[in-house]
Parts: sequence; structure tokens; C-alpha cells
Amino acid sequence: MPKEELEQTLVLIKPDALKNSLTGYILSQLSEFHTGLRFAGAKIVHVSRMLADEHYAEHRGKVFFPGLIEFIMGKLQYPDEPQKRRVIALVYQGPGAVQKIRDLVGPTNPHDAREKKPGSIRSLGTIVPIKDDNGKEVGSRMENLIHASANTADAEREIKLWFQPADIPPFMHAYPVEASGDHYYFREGRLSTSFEPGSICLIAPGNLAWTSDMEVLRALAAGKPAAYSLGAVAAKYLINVSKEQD
Ligand code: FUP
Repeated sequence: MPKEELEQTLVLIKPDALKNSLTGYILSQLSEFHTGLRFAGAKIVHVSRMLADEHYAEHRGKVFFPGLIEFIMGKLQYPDEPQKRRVIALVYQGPGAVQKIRDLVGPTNPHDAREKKPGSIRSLGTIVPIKDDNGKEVGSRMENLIHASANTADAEREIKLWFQPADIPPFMHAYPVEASGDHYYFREGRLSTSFEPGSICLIAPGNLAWTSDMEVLRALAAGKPAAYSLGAVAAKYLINVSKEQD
């Protein structure tokens, strides 16, 4: 298949869209009829703090970061109903996938979206002020309904963060995969190659994994520096495994 046919992008339909019952509308905006793109992956995710933190890693330390994490975890929309805290994660594939979806999504800030791109999905979003302890406004938190990868490098990182290879049909794999030869376990933020009580098996021999994840696991297991964090590998294997989010 030509490389451009394999271009993929990650979309997250965020908890504010689910709460406002905009899911069907958003899916129809992104449909093959409008975009020419095809679904390559889809899952309903109860978002853990580890996954949220890895997804928005570039924003760590910013004033809006804590609220952004609670928001994508669905805690702000559903403080007392954890069963309703969900995100719909999707992979779309086809030529120009990243830009086509970004164009439909619109500017990050919903006020800008209404002004500059009325009709875009984010023009239906809202903005919530962030205040300090004295009530002074120190920033704003955007409830903008949808995430879409900004470029192809972000798309690769984000798709590998939310999806295992086996979540995507084999003919639609855009990134190298390999079968693991070893066991990898996770417990309290630590990696292990042998089972300890309380640990969760991330990957067993014969399981298909992203090659870049396998390189990270092999490096970390050998005590060497890795291209990205253990959290970025582990978070996807822990999706929907536990009711706990923190
Ligand atoms: P985008 O790629 O359009 O999602 O934009 P960014 O990566 O810049 O922002 C990530 C998320 O942080 C967006 F969904 C909006 C949110 N955000 C805020 O809530 N407040 C800000 O001041 C900036 C961004």
C-alpha cells in the first residue's frame, strides 16, 4: 500500500462531548462521506491518570494542566458517577488524514473557533476560567469536545499510546510491530520480567507489540535509558483493566 494511504491520526471524543450528547454529530462530521478517511481503530476508554498524563505530557507544569487532566479523565463532568467517565478513542486512516481532521475540528480555543471557523466542531465548545486562591483569573481551561493529532509525529506517538497493534486490523498497521519473546510485568510504576504478587502482565511471549515499545522495554529491563517512558508503554495495556483512575 502506498505510504500516503497509511497516514493515520488519533481522535479523542472527550467527556464533554459525551455529556452533551454530541458523539453522533461528531462521528457524522468525521465520516468517510465527508473526509474520505476510514476507521482503523475504535475503543471506549475509562481514562487513567497515567494515560492522561502521558497524552498531555507536553503541557506538564502549565497552569491549566491539572484541570486538563481531570477533564480528560471525565472527573469534572461526572464527579460522582465514575461509571460515566469515558472517552471515545479513534484512529482514522487515509491520505492527508491529520490535516483533514484538524480542519474539521477547528482552532483549539472554542472562542477562536466560533470567530474564525464557525461550523467547526470546536466552535461548539466552551471556556472555563482558572482562578487562584484569591479569585484572580490566572488562565483558562478549554472544554473543546475533541482532540485530533496536530502532525504525523504526534499521531504516531498518540496512536501507540492509546492502541495496541491488535486493536487495529493488520492490513492497517502503519508502524512496525513484532512479537515479544519475553514476559513484561508492571507493578506500582515499576517494570519486571518475572511475576510478583500484585503485578499485571503487560506483554507475554508471542504477543504482538509496537517495535518501539519493545525497544523501550528491553532498554528499561537492562537498566539503560529509553526513547520514552515506561508509563507511555504501560498505560495502554492498563486501559479498562481497573476501576481505579489514579
Ligand atoms: P490542540 O493540539 O489543538 O489540542 O492544542 P494544545 O495541544 O495546545 O492543547 C491541548 C489541550 O489543552 C487543548 F484541548 C486545550 C487545552 N488548553 C487549555 O485548556 N488551556 C490553555 O490555556 C491551553 C490549552
